[in-house]
Amino acid sequence: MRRKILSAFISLCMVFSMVTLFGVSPVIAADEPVSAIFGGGPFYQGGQSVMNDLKASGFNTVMIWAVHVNANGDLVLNDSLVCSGGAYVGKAEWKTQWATLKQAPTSVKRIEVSIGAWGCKDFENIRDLIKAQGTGSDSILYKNFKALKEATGADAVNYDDESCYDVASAVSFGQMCNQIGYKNVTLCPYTNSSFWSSVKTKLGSLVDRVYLQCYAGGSGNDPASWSRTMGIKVIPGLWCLNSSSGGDSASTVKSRLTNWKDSSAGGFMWLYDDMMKLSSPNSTADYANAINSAFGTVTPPPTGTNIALNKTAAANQYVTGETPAKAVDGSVSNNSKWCSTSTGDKWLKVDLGQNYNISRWVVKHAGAGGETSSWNTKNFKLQKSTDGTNWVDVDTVTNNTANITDRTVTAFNTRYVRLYITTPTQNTDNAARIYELELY
Ligand SMILES: [Ca+2]
Repeated sequence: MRRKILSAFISLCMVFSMVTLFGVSPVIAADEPVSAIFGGGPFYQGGQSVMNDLKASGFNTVMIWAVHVNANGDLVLNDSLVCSGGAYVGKAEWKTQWATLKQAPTSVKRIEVSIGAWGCKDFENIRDLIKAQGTGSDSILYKNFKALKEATGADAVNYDDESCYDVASAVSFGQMCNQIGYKNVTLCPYTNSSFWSSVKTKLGSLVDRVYLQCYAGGSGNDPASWSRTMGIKVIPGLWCLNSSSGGDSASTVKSRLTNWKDSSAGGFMWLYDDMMKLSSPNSTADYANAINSAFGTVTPPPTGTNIALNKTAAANQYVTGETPAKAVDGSVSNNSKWCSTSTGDKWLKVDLGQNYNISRWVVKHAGAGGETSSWNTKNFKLQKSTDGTNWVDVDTVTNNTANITDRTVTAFNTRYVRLYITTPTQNTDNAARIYELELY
């Protein structure tokens, strides 16, 4: 795919469309629009924080890209050997992280492994391995793709063949993956529609999605035309803002997909590696929302995870033993509060370590910790910052008397959050007492 040429920093060949085999029991309801995100290195080397970003994003499909097939059948994820001799040989932590993707709360319902890319010989190697060994359970292809499924939890295999275009082996390979347990095969064309439509026809209902590249080498593709050719509504893909090609903002993704809506089954974004460098209004969640809102689906952000919990907290001042950390430790028992007695305005700052989307904030005041409610914070506001120094107001509360403040706000994306207190209590007591600040 030309998209890869442009992202030359990613060394290997890549995306294959995944082929999901297994009949017609998709995890995602058939009429639910697809919102998918492709990612390379960050999807395994980026740690749990990347998984958490995806889970909170609103994307319902995660594409692990790109799986390469060596001539001996070894499977390589970009530049990391992951399956060899029928066993998973990648890092244990990657497997642990992938296992969390579909665990609630999450927007992710489906995982695909994407095979191949422009300039790679993955499909040629698949063809030659099938010719030499077949697709039985003793073949190295079968054994390694079985190990890959067990490691990633993938529901589907995605094919990104950009050079081999051999219908017979593509079909045999898809049927083999289905026997292994991949429910579906998906296709990721940018050209050669006759090859892709043949594969789809021969694999039948195993192919439940066709992802169409509409950027880079596929920028001239018309989803309506491809949908007619393929006999299924395609899922057009666009490239987020990037230094290689310019790309689309979340706003233009929404408008372009809206124009293609009638002939499309959703949208996908290329490429998380670029997207992770962006922030609001072009965060991961913003792009997911652009797709979901273009199709009229509102995927509510997952709830239940307090992202401020045990993060790094600081304050303008604190009383001995009543530290900023106690406002983010998850407890309102045993005097677990931050208390500041300085004169004037007071603040509590939390560094989340990376950008998050936040749409709800909760403050637990003195009364929530068992103290008199006359010490509940009266006037305060929530602020955000990209650098931890310059602050922008997000939400303001005045004349609060409640023990717990629970506010929903328009989702915003930020790394630093500050609780800024202008009137600490209901009376003349000057101390701020915060048992917890929670962010969702
Ligand atoms: Ca606490």
